[in-house]
Amino acid sequence: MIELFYYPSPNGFKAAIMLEECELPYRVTPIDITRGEQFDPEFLAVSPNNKIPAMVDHDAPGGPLPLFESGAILMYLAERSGRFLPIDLHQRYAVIKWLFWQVGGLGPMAGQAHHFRAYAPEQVPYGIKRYTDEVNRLYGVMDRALADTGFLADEYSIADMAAWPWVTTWERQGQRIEDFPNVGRWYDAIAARPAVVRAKALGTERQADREGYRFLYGQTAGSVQAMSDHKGETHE
Ligand SMILES: N[C@@H](CCC(=O)N[C@@H](CS)C(=O)NCC(=O)O)C(=O)O
Repeated sequence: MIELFYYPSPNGFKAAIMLEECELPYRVTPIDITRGEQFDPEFLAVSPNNKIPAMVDHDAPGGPLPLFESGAILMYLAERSGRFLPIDLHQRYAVIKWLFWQVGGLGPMAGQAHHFRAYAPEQVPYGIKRYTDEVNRLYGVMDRALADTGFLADEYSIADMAAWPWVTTWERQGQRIEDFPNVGRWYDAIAARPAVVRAKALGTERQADREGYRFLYGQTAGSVQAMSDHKGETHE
């Protein structure tokens, strides 16, 4: 059985969507990142970066396989199920390049836009403009790519599953979906997929409250170690 370590946030949705789409059996272990559960030593053993999503395939060939990083999880599930990542070299790399574009670009930049627009304790106009503009540029890249095809790499794939959850929050990123009609059409088509509806039902995104901020922002190597030590002690 596949165990998904999950919190209902854009990166969590990526893995949930793929698990629902590829129909491999799985169970969810909730990790409340707004309450510091990501610092639990047992979770860190699977996800040393203290972030969700993470996963263990307890039935992987050769023994249980732990994974962190949403891109690696999507690629693994595609390989395991033989779905949503084509075998043909050209088609496969059409998917992989858009997957990397999402995990290295759209996700982090949109995350920073959320942070500076909604969560930063002080208004930083330069930070707001820098990340809002960059996300706007990235939406333009997607819109051009989607002009001639229904999906980022022709057929619906793990690249779309990675990008879609980060477009659900376009308003919070300061974007107008009407300015990107191809993205809007693509967004609606994916939103209507039954597997996506089921994945979204796994939980709605929680807005971190002030207590949650304490766990999510201002982390350093030392603070993560201290939290992990504290969690380890309170378990014993
Ligand atoms: N590069 C990672 C990013 C994952 C990520 O940022 N996860 C957030 C939730 S969306 C998280 O777990 N944050 C908890 C923390 O930073 O302590 C991936 O793609 O999996």
